[in-house]
Amino acid sequence: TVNSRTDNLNTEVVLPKAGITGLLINNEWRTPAKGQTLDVENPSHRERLATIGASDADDVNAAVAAAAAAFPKWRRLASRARGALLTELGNRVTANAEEIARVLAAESGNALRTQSRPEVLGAAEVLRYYGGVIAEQKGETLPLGPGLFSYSTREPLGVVGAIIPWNSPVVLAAVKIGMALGTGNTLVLKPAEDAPLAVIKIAELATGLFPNGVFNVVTGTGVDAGAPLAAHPNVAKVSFTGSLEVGKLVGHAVADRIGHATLELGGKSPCIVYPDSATPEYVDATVTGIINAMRFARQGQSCTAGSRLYVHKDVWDVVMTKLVAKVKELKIGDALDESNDIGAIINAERYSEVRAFIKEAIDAGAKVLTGSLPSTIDEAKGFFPEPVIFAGVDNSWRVSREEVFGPVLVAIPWSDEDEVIRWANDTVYGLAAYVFTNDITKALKATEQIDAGWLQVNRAGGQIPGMSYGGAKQSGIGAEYSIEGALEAYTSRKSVTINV
Ligand code: TXE
Repeated sequence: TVNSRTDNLNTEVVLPKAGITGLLINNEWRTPAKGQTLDVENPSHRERLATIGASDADDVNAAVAAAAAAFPKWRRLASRARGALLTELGNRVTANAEEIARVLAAESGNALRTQSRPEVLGAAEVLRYYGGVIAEQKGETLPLGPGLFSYSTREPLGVVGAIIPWNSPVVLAAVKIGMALGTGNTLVLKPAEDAPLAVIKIAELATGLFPNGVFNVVTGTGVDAGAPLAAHPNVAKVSFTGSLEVGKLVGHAVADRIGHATLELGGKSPCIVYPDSATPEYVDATVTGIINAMRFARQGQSCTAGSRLYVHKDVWDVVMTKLVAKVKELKIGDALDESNDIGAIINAERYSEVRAFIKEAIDAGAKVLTGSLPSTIDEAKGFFPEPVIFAGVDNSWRVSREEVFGPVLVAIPWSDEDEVIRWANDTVYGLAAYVFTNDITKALKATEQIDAGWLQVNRAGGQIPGMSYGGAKQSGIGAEYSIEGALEAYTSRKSVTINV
């Protein structure tokens, strides 16, 4: 149900002050050299929230130069000392979590209670995790017999350029900051143009904490700020999270100079429900799991969204009846309203694209189990599409194949185990997968045979610090959230062999 706007709702947010200028370079907040700006909107109200600096290639050059100048000293610091600063930043984020979460809810449309607040608290945990674990940046020794001794070290790469999207900007900023700075690289971070403000608030907390030039931020569009950062000859590594389309551009730009790239791209993740998970004892937990997997609470705007639901035909009726009833109970509306489960789609363009997916499927005869065609962009007061569940479709439909990045779930019945695993793998993506069964043999068969970076059985939670999270197939390259991922992706090995 769409929640009409509450009159006494507190919609106040404390915007970043210095950060409105947009660029943090050498611990100084600056405006772009040519003074360009961009507007950030609140998608719950369709109102301007703030105007910030929009960087271009000259500003990116200045930030990369600062980061390059800071690198030699920063890399020589003991990893424990770098880690201590990350821990301190994590603590500052916790202490300011509510203020950051409110800005995040206002700019991203992600509901405060279900998404924005947990995201900020999770980001602080990620920073503290890397703050501690980074002391494990160790090398290896190789005894080669009498007279020869060899050892290796893990060396930072240089300047890292990080480009992040709007759907979970705060936790993704924390992951990139923790991995890049912890391993001894310096960083230029470009937040998404649609949701840069909460990241700027974190950068305000970091101002003066790290030595000059170690941590820099350039706000701006993908074309004007992101592309020059990805293509910069002095950026040793690019860490990108976003669409497959832009990921390919970034990959090409980096390949041209034999640079390093971590790419976290899209997904079309399957969610398979086995009959034994829909018995009276388990069916409610399974239905909650399906809703969590679909990331309805983030309007479905998640790369790990379990947006293809395969339900065994024997339990189709019980699962779908309960699922539809529970989805109808979800409250949609202003992201700052604590009573809402679901907020708004990020912007007009994405809203229209989601609407087009829904319209195309309805026009082609898909059965709508819940939800409806959202109002046109001109009629919409906020970008609030109701969650839609489609039946009567199969794997060949566009809505079943492409990443909708909206609250749209396709449900397909299955009867043969091998066939449903084939359907699950029938996609260019391979990010996440969800399996609901209490049969250990079935669970292990599915987790072994589904090509995905992250499989969850009987749960559908978010990433946990310490786990290696990354995509298979065209969902990406590299793993994040773990120390192993940081060492593999943000350092290179140097070997030393000594004739004793
Ligand atoms: O992503 P973009 P958008 C996917 C999802 C969604 C689609 C569109 O499929 O429908 O992306 O979202 C910067 N060179 N995901 O348009 O465009 C841009 O400024 C360098 C999946 O927001 O990829 C932003 O900072 N950078 C996903 C970042 O790239 C460029 C999360 C992401 O923008 C650039 C979000 C360029 N040429 C969207 N163009 C996930 N896997 O979590 C843009 N950017």
